[in-house]
Amino acid sequence: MKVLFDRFDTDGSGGLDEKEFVAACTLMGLNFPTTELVMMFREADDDGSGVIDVEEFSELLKILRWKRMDMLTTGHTLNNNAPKYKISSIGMMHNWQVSN
Ligand SMILES: [Ca+2]
Repeated sequence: MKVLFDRFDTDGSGGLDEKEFVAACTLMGLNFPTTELVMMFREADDDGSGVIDVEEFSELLKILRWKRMDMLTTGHTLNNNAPKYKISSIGMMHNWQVSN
């Protein structure tokens, strides 16, 4: 994950800013609307520093993959009515992945 993270950290700052995060998701085929990605980014950026570290990035990826799987299995497209998964639900998602 660190290698991947460093690749996406295009300015070598040691953190991903919004632009780098959106570009990273797009490159990985996680084609969510930019507004959705930015919203999740800001949720993950607890201290408002404008960048996320490798751990936060890795947690966000888990959520995005989970959301995409949910979209594929339910046939729902992502829109304003889509459920908003909070970072605090990560533990629950881990359980969901293990039990399914
Ligand atoms: Ca950076």
